[in-house]
Amino acid sequence: MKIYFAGSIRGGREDAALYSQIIEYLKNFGEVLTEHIGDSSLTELGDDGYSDRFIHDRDLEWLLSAGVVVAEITTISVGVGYEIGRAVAAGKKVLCLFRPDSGRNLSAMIAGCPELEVLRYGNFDETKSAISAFLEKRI
Ligand code: 6K6
Repeated sequence: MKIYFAGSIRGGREDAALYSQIIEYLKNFGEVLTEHIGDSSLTELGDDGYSDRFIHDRDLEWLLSAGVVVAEITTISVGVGYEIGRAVAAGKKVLCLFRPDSGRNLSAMIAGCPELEVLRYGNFDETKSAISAFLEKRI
């Protein structure tokens, strides 16, 4: 199964190490198309030499080819919100991971969307059972 992991880039890279842990765990269930999101050397400048148009079109193609989408949404990111909206519109199953103890408030457009599964959690270990339950239903 192809898995699209979404996490903030230009929205801020403070959770990059956590993204990497989640991506490593997701690899137990299939091919993660977006492994670069967890790369701690990537900065929020979000510039790896490719044009924005190239990144948009490539990532959208990956998103639409994925069986499922997992998004860590604690660090607010316009790009991740956009990807979630496009995934819902395409009928994809999306699991959103949010840490309430970050002090941030989850958007009503995510919390109130009936097509999304939202897991509120405290630390990485708490995501594992929810991720495996979500993915095992779809393998
Ligand atoms: C290189 C180093 C850091 O960033 C880059 C190139 N930029 C991107 N590369 C790959 N995916 C990207 C890039 N910028 C945004 N995305 C996609 O949007 C990813 O799939 C993320 O899930 C999401 C992040 O959006 P922003 O708004 O936080 O950048």
